[in-house]
Amino acid sequence: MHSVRIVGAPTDYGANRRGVNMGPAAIRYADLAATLADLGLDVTDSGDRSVPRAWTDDPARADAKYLGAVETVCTRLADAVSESLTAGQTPLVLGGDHSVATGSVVGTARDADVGVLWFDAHGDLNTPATTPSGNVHGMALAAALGLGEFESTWADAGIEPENVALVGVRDLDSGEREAIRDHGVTTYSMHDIDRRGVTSVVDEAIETVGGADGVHVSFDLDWLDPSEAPGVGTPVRGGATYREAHAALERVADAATVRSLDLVEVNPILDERNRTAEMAVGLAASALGKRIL
Ligand code: NNH
Ligand code: MN
Ligand code: MN
Ligand code: MN
Repeated sequence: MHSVRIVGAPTDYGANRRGVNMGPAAIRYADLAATLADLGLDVTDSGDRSVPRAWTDDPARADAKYLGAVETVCTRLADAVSESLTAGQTPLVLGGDHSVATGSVVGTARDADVGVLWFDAHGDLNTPATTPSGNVHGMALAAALGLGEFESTWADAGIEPENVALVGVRDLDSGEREAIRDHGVTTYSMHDIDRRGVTSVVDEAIETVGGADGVHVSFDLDWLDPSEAPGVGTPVRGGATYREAHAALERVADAATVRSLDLVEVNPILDERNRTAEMAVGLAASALGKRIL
């Protein structure tokens, strides 16, 4: 039987908004474990990684707020993800803001050849030198790739730009456009999805990123249109519909091997009756093989 291990990463240090640290609780409340068990998966919940307390500390740096706390969480999460894989359980990481994905990618790429599919309204390719906000969640992919000053922390992750595809972006900062050009990160915008359809885009993304040991799927709930997923800190209109998001993840489940999965940026304070967390649960089911027939 296929096994899944839920790993909570309840942090909001990477975002400028409180509340996203309650994402794991909201997603669990939306019946994640039972939903996946109904698919015939063997589900273990390993609880939450511990997160340092820095509530009252001033951010040490305006260009990378709470970077130390983010790195601590990512280091712990990388070990948890890697242990889960060693135990034969697919890690299902619950954020927390998207900064946790650096830890997931580092953990899943340890001694393995993996591709990364990044579903997001945003590029998450800023560095402290380019960020408009200082929020580290907008740097998570750049960190996993060891770009800019992250060369000294995460450059050994084992992920190269050619192993990565951004899918469905619609809000890039100028430094991110430069990073995409300079490093050759395959990027599909919502424009491509409009023109070609989501399944064709996802098929091509899977082929592009490769990954003999499977793909890591990093799913930011703000990829969805805010009318369907309002409980996120940085909504951007013009996002994926419910049907497009399910179609995308069903393609991933069919055409790739899902080695690990993140569900991030669910903020229950901003949500409407937990519907964004419920959306996350449904999407996890699609990514992990749920079929109508
Ligand atoms: N690009 C912006 C920044 O760097 C917003 C990032 N916010 C996200 N990313 N939610 O997924 O601050
Ligand atoms: Mn993101
Ligand atoms: Mn985003
Ligand atoms: Mn590797």
